[in-house]
Amino acid sequence: MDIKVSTSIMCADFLRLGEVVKELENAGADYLHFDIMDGHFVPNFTMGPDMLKSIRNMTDVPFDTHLMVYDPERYVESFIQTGSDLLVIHTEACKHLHRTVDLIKQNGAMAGVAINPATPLSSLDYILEQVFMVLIMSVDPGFAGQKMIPSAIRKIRELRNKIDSAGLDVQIQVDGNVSFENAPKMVAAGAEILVAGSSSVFHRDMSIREGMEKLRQCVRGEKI
Ligand code: S6P
Ligand code: MG
Repeated sequence: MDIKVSTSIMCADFLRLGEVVKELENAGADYLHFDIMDGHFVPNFTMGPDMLKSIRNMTDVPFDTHLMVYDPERYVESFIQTGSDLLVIHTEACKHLHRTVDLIKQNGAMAGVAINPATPLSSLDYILEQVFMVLIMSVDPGFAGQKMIPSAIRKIRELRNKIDSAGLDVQIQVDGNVSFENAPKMVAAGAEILVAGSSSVFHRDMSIREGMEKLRQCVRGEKI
């Protein structure tokens, strides 16, 4: 299976952001993952559309924008205009999910929906066929550097079965503590897009290129 890696920009050294983006591009990142926070849906803040716009001017790597904000319909247009190819909204933060997914698609981006670790898969039952991707959060969102909630693996497997038995073409992304150890289990359960943060590509003990190579080796099951 072709596993994609979406690299988490919030884990980058912001003092040298431009260089880091080039390193990610050279290391073969499939997406740049932007974590957008409102200090309300999640207890943190990160970046906004202007930062995406600056980075959009220097790379063609697709943007995967993860909106951790209440009422995300307010920001759909601005995050697509500033470069998002894939826009992901949380079921828990959005009152009218179908309308907001339609708005994303009408504005020319691919739509994804995210669910928190405690949110059941049944919350996706009536939206699954409308989206490009489901994001399974394997930590409660808001911060990098957390430990995976173990039930995430079972959840990925159950979602994989749901998608396959319905004959749908929906990607599964997983976000949170996608480490060298956890990633193979996530992939074996059915994840296809891995969000790589401080547990792998931004690992403090290695370069971005080394972290990316090690992550890809681990998911291929190679001895390291
Ligand atoms: C967190 C956010 C994530 C993190 C990523 C960090 O709320 O959605 O995308 O940036 O999980 O990765 P790690 O390996 O530090 O958990
Ligand atoms: Mg994220």
